[in-house]
Amino acid sequence: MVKRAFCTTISFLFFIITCLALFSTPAAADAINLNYANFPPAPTFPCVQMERWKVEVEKRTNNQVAINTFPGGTLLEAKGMMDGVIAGQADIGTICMAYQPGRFIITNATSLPLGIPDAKTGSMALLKLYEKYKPKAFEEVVVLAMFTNAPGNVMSMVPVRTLEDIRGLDLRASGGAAQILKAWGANPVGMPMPATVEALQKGTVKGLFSSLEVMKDFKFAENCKFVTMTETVIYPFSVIMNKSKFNSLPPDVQKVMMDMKEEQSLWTGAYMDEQIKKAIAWSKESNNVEFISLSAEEKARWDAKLEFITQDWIKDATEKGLPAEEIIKDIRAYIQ
Ligand code: 3IO
Repeated sequence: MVKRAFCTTISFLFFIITCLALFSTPAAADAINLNYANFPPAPTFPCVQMERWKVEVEKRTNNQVAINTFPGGTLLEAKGMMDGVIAGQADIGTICMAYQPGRFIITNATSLPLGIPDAKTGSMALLKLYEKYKPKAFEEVVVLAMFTNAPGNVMSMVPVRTLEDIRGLDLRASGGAAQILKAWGANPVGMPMPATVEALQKGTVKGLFSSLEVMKDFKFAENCKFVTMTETVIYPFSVIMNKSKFNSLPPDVQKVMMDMKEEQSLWTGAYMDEQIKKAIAWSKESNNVEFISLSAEEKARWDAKLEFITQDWIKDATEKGLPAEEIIKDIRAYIQ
């Protein structure tokens, strides 16, 4: 009798253990570990979206994957990001396409002065453009998300109220945005965003041209007491994954990631637009920053300086064998 009860208990325990093994989420040690590199500091939007993606992917795969995030350029820095992910130094990375303008010609067309009004619209336009043209530049990776920042404004140590004020001013910008500054008569100085902190402190640049959330996230409001509202051009970003690493993942994990592509792109655009509002309020309250709006008449002068940029791009891209007219037409249509 006693022996029989013992056997039943043992069988029952085996049953429980088997159930646990089959249905429980695997412990972290069993999970597939993925390293995700990012170039700017943790509080900035490319890293906030990274943490959001990590949490969602871990949750939606029942912890089949564990994502280790590396903000602040600790695994790969801005300019080495694309090649680092292709080489497998990181499994996943966030790139800012403006830092290698010649490499991402089609997607960088979103940083022409075409009137993208906010980051949510920009992010959708960029993702659609990517999905339609599947540019060769991304052939060696898998795209997990595409998003943009909000339109750029001039943040500076001296007030910029007219085109005359910006002439010859050393302002930091990269890629398409640098071309815009040049057309306005400024002196664009190219460097990735994280390098701008020191450049402003040392005074090697007198300001920068980008989206306004950096006033708060990088504390640029402490150096730049003036903002001129130009609301012109975005920077395109992408989250990319090493292709063979992606192909080695179980199909259900791949599906979770692919199903998140549009959602994550939209989430990031919407998050960025929210951060802009907060950063403007914070800059006024905590650093007494002056926000300068251009009169309609003055703005028309600024816009007129940019008219040749898209035409030049079309000519150049056509010579490179790209359907340039169609690309511009598509971006304009996506913005509507
Ligand atoms: C950017 C890059 C890293 C962190 C925050 C950021 N906000 C806007 C950008 C775009 C950019 O790289 C740039 O150079 O303006």
